[in-house]
Amino acid sequence: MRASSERAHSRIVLALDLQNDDRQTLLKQCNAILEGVAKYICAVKINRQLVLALGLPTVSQIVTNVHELSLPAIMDAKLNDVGHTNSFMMESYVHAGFDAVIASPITGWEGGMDSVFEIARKEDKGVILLTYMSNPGAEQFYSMMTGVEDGQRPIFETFAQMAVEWRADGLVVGATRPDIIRRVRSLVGPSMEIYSPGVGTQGGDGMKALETGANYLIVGRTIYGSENPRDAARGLHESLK
Ligand code: 3DU
Repeated sequence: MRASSERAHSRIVLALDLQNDDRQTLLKQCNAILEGVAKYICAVKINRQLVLALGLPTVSQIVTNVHELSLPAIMDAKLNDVGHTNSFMMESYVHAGFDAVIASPITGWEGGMDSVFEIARKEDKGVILLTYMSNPGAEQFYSMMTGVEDGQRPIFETFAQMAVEWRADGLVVGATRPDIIRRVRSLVGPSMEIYSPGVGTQGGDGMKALETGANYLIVGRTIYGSENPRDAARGLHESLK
């Protein structure tokens, strides 16, 4: 990610969340957007809804195209199941060519996240952990106070600490919550990569997210939903300079 970001002079991760009932059209649209915005982004994130619409083998072709554009591909699987099914899903995404997978630490380590990290380490892939989501209701659980040895703290702080202990390759913290980004950055230190979704359409301010400690901005509708995605990506890229 660092190499790609430096090469592209960009911190934008494109969320390729397109929808179309016609699979061929959807595939064409995905590839057209990718080619149009490639030089303004540093990675592509694909969501499960695209896998449902196109099937993993077709998504794997998109991943190949992403790689041909010299960009890494992240699977936003939000993995959060027990070990054997996590393993199966992780193996499938690795086999499809993804470079990293997003998972939810809520399962805990043993019989949950351990299998995800084990496969990632074996295959030289990344694991990015959800730490605080961007939607308004995220507060309900991510800020829930939980007991620790020396008192109480919000659960997202435990997620951040676990990410360091488990040697995760990055964290997801919503761009709609710059104060939480700042807090997470102070907990995880300078070398952990923070990915921030929720920029633009969800109301998050990309510049503020970067200033408070995010490394990368995950951006979907603000780019692909605009009349001219290339101009939208270029505009965002310029504004972040
Ligand atoms: O709001 P956008 O269209 O820019 O899309 C944001 C993307 O980031 C989308 O793929 C969504 O699944 C993902 N995401 C969040 O929006 C918020 C999170 O906390 C985690 C992931």
